[in-house]
Amino acid sequence: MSIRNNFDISAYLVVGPENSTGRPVVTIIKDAVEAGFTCIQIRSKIASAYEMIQLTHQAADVIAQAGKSDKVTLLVDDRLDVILAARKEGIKVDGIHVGQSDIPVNVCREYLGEDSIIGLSARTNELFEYIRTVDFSQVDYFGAGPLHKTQTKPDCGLDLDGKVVTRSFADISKLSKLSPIPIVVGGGVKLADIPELAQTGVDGFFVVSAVSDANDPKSAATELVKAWKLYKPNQSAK
Ligand code: TZP
Ligand code: MG
Repeated sequence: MSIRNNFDISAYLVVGPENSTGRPVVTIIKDAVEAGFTCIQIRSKIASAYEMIQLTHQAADVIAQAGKSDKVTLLVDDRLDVILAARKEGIKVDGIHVGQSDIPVNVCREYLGEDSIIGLSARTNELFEYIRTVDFSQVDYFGAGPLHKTQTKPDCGLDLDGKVVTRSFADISKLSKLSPIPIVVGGGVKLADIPELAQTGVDGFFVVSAVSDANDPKSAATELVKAWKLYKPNQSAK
């Protein structure tokens, strides 16, 4: 079965050297994977291509060591070059996450092939219009947010007039009903948000700091996974 019909974005960690508070990124990834996170995205705006390939390699190894290569999706933010180079080295990377100003989805698809995951973030101010009009045939899931203003990505949700627009749970529920593809929501998501977020109908939550800034990332990740499962039992893929 193609990974595109069988991937799980319910508990999704975004992480890179900017967010590891001095700890090795791979340690945080290992903690999250062991805690039951289902998707890992490597994201860095400062790491070199070489470092990104190394990180991707380490992440794939940690996932394999946990016996979860078929269950945990490994993605890289933006860096199509890194994914292609990593794959050339035999590293299992499942796909890419891009925004609207990054490499276009059809180009990603052409290079990565049919059996890869492509996730797309949309501009907050155009979210509803966008979701109605975009051609989703090449996109596998949709990243939405922010739920709250976040220091991790201060420009997330920034409107044309310089204000950060956050999404209400009501908005997210609407979005979930409108979307033909799975949705993962993030931006300031903390444990206390999980019950309401799970009940909006979206397919998952994504976090950076709720796990990577925690004193004990493994227990923070475990709590998040536990809460999601409690409030959204029997989740099935769209
Ligand atoms: N994309 C949209 S918001 C965000 C990313 C990568 C950062 C979310 O970080 P945090 O720490 O979970 O608020
Ligand atoms: Mg991007």
